[in-house]
Amino acid sequence: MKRILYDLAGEDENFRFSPYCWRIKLALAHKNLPYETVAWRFTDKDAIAFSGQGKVPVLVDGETVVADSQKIAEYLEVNYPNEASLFGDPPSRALTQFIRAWAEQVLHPAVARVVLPDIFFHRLHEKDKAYFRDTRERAWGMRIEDFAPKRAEAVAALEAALAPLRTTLGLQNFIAGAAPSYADHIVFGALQWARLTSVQPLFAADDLILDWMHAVLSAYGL
Ligand SMILES: N[C@@H](CCC(=O)N[C@@H](CS)C(=O)NCC(=O)O)C(=O)O
Repeated sequence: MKRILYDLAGEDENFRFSPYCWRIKLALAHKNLPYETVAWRFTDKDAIAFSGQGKVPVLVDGETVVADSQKIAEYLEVNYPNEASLFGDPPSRALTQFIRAWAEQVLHPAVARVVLPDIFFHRLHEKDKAYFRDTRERAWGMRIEDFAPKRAEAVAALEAALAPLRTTLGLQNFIAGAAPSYADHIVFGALQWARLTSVQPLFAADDLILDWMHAVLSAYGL
């Protein structure tokens, strides 16, 4: 049975930078499920029209098509119950909702303020540029060129947003405790997006956050 993940790519087709796709790549690794990826660009809407919407990740699991990272994670949890649980017990699953809301409402916007111009000027495929500029400038109510002068301020705000993560990782190896779970995948996705797209390094080589990111990857042999 073939398992295919449509995965956001930059100009270089091996440059995979979507926070939501990273969640699912780690979730698939957690469930020990092999898969292939298809490089997808923002304007390749036709290529995923079969999923009934226009965003990635889209997972094609044999005959089943699932779009939206949360739905994919829930699908994997229900359909592959014999593999390690993604969410843990019901209280952990409930706490993971808080992590998701924090990541999407605090962390993602903080990362975007730093890396949006880097994505636009340095990472995107040429064919995506007009679409990206149009959608992002409308969403943010400002021009892409106006982000760069505020970069230092944006980096400081991102650092402040990361303070609770640093505190947590000073107390335990992973957000979920002794081993990574979907809560770690969510936050890893956001910071992998940040780390890969930022033209200037965001973390020092000995940063606790980088150690944790490496530990998440190595927990899955990645
Ligand atoms: N709620 C969706 C969000 C997915 C999403 O926003 N994906 C971005 C890539 S990171 C995308 O495909 N954007 C397409 C677009 O902006 O047109 C999920 O959790 O999967």
